[in-house]
Amino acid sequence: MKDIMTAPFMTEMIRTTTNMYNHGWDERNGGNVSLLLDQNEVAEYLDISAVIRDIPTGFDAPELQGKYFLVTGTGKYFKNIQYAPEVNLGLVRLTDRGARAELLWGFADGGRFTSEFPAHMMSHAARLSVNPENRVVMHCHPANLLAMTYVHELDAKKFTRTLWQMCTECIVVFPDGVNVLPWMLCGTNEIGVATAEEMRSARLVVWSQHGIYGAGADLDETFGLIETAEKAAEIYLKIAHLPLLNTITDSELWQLAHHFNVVPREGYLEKE
Ligand code: 2HA
Ligand code: ZN
Repeated sequence: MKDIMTAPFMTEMIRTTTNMYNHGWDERNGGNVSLLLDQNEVAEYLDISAVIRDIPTGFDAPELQGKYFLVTGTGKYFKNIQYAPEVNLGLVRLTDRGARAELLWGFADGGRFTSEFPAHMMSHAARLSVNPENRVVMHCHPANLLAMTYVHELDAKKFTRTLWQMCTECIVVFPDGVNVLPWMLCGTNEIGVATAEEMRSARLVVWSQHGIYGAGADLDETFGLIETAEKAAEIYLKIAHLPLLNTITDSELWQLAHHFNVVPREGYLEKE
């Protein structure tokens, strides 16, 4: 059996969560990440029949039966993950139609997965139904996106168009746009269901006055998705109070879409 600390999924998770902390996206215990793993990948590093303990999840997700996730722990600080991964992360297998998680590694101080586990798992199921390559769900509290939800309309089309107009690359990175949920109580199955519903049509879902969810095929891609939206929100906050003299027009956004071979969210740009 190989040492799990040498597994690419482990080193990438540690590097990414450290990077998120260093970007200021995950103050205190803010944020959570879950990474879907293949059974074969896990079996290289762990005896998959050795269950440490059972943790109830409180939801039903039959699509995720038997699936393995590396996930951040509840109440844990991203800044500490690199120093004590075995305490701050856990590797679980969902069983009983998703109602229970079998702990195979980690949460060494008796901890459990993030309070946002329902939103993560339901989002994985939603993304997998539209993209079988999806592996990552990432949540964090980037300051500019969060600030934007106080001063910008929360309509998904308007919010997306504003972000697309802030940096040339945005429409290429997230042509599916950004969906936006109103303020809701976090850590509940209700916000999990609502987030997953929004995840069917976009890989970014803003939680107003709270943060953002991103999904993608790997940690780098998902980090980059949030990073790009956050940069656009930063530009917006720098210019929103100034007279607007220039923008990226819809015709220019179409040029980008054609040149980079992406399909902008239907109905979000004026017809060509
Ligand atoms: O505490 O970010 O949404 C972790 C969170 C909850
Ligand atoms: Zn949060």
